Amino acid sequence: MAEPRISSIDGKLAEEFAVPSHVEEVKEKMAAFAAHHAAAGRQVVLITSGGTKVPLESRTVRFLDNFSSGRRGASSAEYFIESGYAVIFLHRHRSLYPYTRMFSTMNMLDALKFRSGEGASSNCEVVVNQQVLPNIAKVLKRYQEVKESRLLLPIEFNTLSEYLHLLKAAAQALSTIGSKAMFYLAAAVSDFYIPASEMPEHKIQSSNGPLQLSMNMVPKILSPLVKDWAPQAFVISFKLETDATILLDKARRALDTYRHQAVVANVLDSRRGYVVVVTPETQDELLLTEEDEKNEVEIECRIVSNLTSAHKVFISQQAG
Ligand code: 9Z3
Repeated sequence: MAEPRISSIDGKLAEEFAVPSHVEEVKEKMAAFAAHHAAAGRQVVLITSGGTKVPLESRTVRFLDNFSSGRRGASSAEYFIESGYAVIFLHRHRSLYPYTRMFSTMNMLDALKFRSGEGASSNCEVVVNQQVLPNIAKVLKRYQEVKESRLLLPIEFNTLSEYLHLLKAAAQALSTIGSKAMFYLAAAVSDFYIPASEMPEHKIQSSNGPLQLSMNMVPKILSPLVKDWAPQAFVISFKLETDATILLDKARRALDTYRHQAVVANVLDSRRGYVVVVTPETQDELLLTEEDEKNEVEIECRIVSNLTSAHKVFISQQAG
């Protein structure tokens, strides 16, 4: 068998981004998860979700963050599971999580009450107030079913370094199942970082005056992912802009550069109701109408439906 190619990005990753101590253990877990579900006839999707954190000091007090609530990734995970996929959910610690996302804005104590007739004694029974959480039973049921059938493997990251190394490990772990693997890269990833060798150890002192930062460019991880780490997989990246006039051009440019299968293009302010799925041959606008919004339809349902259909075609083309 041919040796896997070593790209210059591999070297940079090893030298300038601290390797998380548990990366090999996580890689084995992901490989076993993928092999198990592929053998059972399921496709496996790796979803990245949430924003990366870039430390400014090695004993970190300050850091730069990328905006992402994690809602896109968390809700997409649920729709992929409903479509028959097993999901590896590589997400920022404490960003939104599948199923529990529905209750993220709630104060837990507002949703609980004492069983009627009982007061606050040490052995009293506490129950959920179903008026506050009318759909809790339905969500809990689905959450428990998914947990029992082990369809969701959660992996956490905090920093950009953890994200990059864990994504590489995931790509290598999923390469064993070829075209059955999908990458759905919805995380908001920093373009800039301070290399370990240039990072001050201690807290930057304001007594030294205004802070000027010089940051390096983060290596374009999509390139080795598509070419070297998981060359048979179906790969989707996301493109986020705040200026709608440059969005599609940037999405097309990403497709031309990395030669992956699709880009989901979105603008920050309208991301909940409008995205464009761009492929080399097509451009599908997905839009929620007022009627959809009234019925609480989520755009991730449309995105996942579009991409799972395209993945099916991709798998059959690879097989033929
Ligand atoms: C996205 O564009 C996601 O759709 C959002 C979802 C982060 C906007 P939320 O988590 O938001 O539901 O609040 N993700 C990709 C963002 C990104 O950093 N893309 C880079 C770029 O556009 C390429 S990896 O250059």
